Amino acid sequence: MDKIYIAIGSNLNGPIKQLNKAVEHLKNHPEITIVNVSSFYVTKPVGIENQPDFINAVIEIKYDHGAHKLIDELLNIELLFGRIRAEKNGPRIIDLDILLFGDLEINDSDLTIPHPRMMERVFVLLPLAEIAPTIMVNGTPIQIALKKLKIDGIQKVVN
Ligand code: PH2
Ligand code: MG
Ligand code: MG
Repeated sequence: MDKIYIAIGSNLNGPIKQLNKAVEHLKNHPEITIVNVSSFYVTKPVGIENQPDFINAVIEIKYDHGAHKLIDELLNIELLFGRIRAEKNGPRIIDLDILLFGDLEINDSDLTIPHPRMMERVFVLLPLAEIAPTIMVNGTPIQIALKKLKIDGIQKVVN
């Protein structure tokens, strides 16, 4: 069974509430099974710095219907949450990205797996390492990938 990892992020309209709502939504989806959810992390915005801090997490799911159908489902959830695509890397109510879909590699115009920027992003690798500490990403053990990054601008949400 493919191990599928989804990155989730929000920095608008009560980001923690949005992440909880998105997790609930995935839980209630008839074709998606949640296997694991990382802690939530407060993270400094990357790309465009002048925007609110993000809440980020990573979720492991089971899904039997292929990566293209999954990304359609995730984009649908984003729309349902009222996401409006304005500027690239800009503020968003919810962002759901496929990071890994087993060992699958996809390079289409509309979908790239593994996620093309995940190796540079502490806000992805740290929560991923929490729930998948021995996983290989693009042929590199995640712990080695993490060591190459400066771990700053990220803090676990304490509840
Ligand atoms: N997502 C982006 C761009 N920048 N920064 C943080 N901290 N968290 C994100 O989820 C994020 C970002 C584009 O998807
Ligand atoms: Mg996205
Ligand atoms: Mg994204």
